[in-house]
Amino acid sequence: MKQETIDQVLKFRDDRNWRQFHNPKDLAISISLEASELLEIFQWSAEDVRCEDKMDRIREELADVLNYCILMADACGLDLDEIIQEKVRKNAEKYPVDQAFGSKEKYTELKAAKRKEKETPVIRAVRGDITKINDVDAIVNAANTTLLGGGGVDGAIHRAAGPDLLKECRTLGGCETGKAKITGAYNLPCRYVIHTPGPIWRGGRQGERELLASCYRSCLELAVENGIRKIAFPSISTGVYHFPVKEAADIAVQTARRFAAEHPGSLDLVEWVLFDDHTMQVYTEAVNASD
Ligand code: AR6
Repeated sequence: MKQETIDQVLKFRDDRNWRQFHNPKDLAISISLEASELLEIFQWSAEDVRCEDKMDRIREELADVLNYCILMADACGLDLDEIIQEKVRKNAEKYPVDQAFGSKEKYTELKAAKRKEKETPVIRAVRGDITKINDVDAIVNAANTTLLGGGGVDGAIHRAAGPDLLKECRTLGGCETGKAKITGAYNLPCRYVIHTPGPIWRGGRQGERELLASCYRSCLELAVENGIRKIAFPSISTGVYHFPVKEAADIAVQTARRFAAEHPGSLDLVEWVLFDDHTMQVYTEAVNASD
């Protein structure tokens, strides 16, 4: 950017005493508004629109965008040439020439893949104690239908959350198998606990698989309703309730993937926090298989 141009823009601002209005946040808003005017010229279309007849408007709107960029750089004490050069260097590392996509089809594919990446959550299995997980909004409790606590992960969650969790659970009137209810997380390092009673395995002919899938769906529905974007599950039903781990893992991962596909952009992270090596291995395989 020529210094002369920058000086002109800044002089225009200072002559009118407009510096006071030009804080970085307001400038960021102006840049995006002007950029959307630019897009408006193409009717928000990603198609290849011939634009010779629109050059006047393009010049006007692009100048507005750049004007605000100069003001923003000034407000943040940044040198536009320097930050652009730095970005080009970074992009050159990210997209080496010999690996860059050359055709328009490939470029469109790359953009679509990026969009999809944003819309679908990370789905993964990690080893650990779910009561210690601190990078999610909610953890799920493999509860029983009374919702009044028990052994296994349920006991661990109540111990770590403290007695106020039980107090809140007492007000909920229990929960049916396959459904879910939400409470605060109290002393746990997350915002919510979602409680779901999984099915007791009785040989597989009593709707156990459907009920387990319903547990995952109910929890994820509650998550989305409550603005929860990151959620951690234990391996529901595979402890005291004896659901076979391999089948449980497949149902868990497939249900979560299906839900995520039906609710694009709603979740950032769905993870299973697994206590023992065997369960960890089985869930890792399930996650990798359906990737
Ligand atoms: N973090 C992560 N996973 C854990 C933890 C923990 N802190 N503790 C145990 N697990 P279970 P279920 C694992 O029996 O089969 C309760 O009494 C455990 O190794 O907790 O759904 C309830 O009140 C296993 O892999 O849940 C119900 O009555 C998984 O969590 C009943 O148990 C689930 O084991 C529910 O049985």
